[in-house]
Amino acid sequence: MYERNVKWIEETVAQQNEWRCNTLNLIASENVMSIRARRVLGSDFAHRYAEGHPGERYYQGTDKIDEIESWVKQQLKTLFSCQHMEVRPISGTVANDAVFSRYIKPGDVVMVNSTAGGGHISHHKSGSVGKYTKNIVDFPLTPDGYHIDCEATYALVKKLHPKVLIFGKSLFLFPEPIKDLVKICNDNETTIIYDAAHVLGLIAGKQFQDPLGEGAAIVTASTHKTFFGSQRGIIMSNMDKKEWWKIDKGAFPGSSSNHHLDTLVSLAVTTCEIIAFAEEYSKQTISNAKTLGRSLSEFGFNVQAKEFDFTESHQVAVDVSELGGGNEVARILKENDIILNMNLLPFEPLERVTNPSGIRIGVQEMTRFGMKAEEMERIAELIKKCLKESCSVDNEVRELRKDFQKVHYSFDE
Ligand code: DSN
Repeated sequence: MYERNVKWIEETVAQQNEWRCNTLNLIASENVMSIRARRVLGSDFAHRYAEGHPGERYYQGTDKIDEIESWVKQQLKTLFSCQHMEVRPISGTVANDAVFSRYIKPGDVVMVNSTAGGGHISHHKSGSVGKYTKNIVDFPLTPDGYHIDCEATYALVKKLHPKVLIFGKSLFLFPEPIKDLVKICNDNETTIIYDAAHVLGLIAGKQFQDPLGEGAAIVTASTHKTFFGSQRGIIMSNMDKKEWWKIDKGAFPGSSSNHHLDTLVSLAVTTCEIIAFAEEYSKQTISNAKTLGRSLSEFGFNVQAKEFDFTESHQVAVDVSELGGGNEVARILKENDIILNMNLLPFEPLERVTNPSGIRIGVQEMTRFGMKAEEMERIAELIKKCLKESCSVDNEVRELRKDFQKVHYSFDE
């Protein structure tokens, strides 16, 4: 009986693989790995434990992972120009928790991007930050909704003396104003933490702000969005060694025991690809996002932040309230094999989270499959046909994807 279940599981996985090869995936938090990064998954390392640091483990048999872990840490330190690099968190949220657990105490005031302003769930009261304090204050936004209002934030920092500012978000169109706020933060002994989950690959490619260089004390990130690797998290900093020790302990044993060695090995492969190709990939990704934003706008969609050329990242946001709202639009697109997510837009009440006004579109995965401006215009046209002309476009999606199956920006043959 259970062998039948195993067959069913295998078939379901095969169906997922086959289906996803023929869709346009525009989920902004995802990406695909190269064949060579995937090939090292499921190796013997998938069975093993390696608590502690290379050379100082609590288990025997870790020589090989010690070599790879030490190597990847050094490569990432050089890539991001930092003294400290933590590669053991098994996701971006675990990386955040490792840091927040050491920096935020009951009663501390923490400033974050609101959920409607794009903030990540781990920054909020129901996520990691909320485990440590209830005093969570949202950054005030400029009227366009996609930028932090620096003057108003400056005044709040002076008044509230927050312990921590958390920059970075999930709906992340433009860089954060670290440079404008670093002085007031230093004067108030406020620590700047920057969550680079969405934009890590763009930072690696030097096409987005450099948060550490601009004054963030700590950067956390996941490694599978614009940094197109396995699903893990990292933490980096240039703080002094004694302070960093707190984060080290936050990562292990604070938020993990073993750290899933085969995905780290895979991340080492991706790190080579990022070092070689991130600049080219990031330029193309941002250019593709702008092209998609412009094309959708020309087709009459209410693409957000038009006055700022729509985006400086891999994402665009569209207000689709006049087309039935984000939930309905995302469902219709999914039926046509165009996959994206509904999203709250700035200033919307939280109660609308299950039927918000917006959709969020990310072009990083289709860029990795080699798509450029022409394909972005075609995607905009397919979205228009689907949503404005009620046409079925799944065959056209399949036709478009046919020529974009190879993972680019990699050493795959
Ligand atoms: N919730 C994810 C996103 O979609 O941005 C990140 O964890």
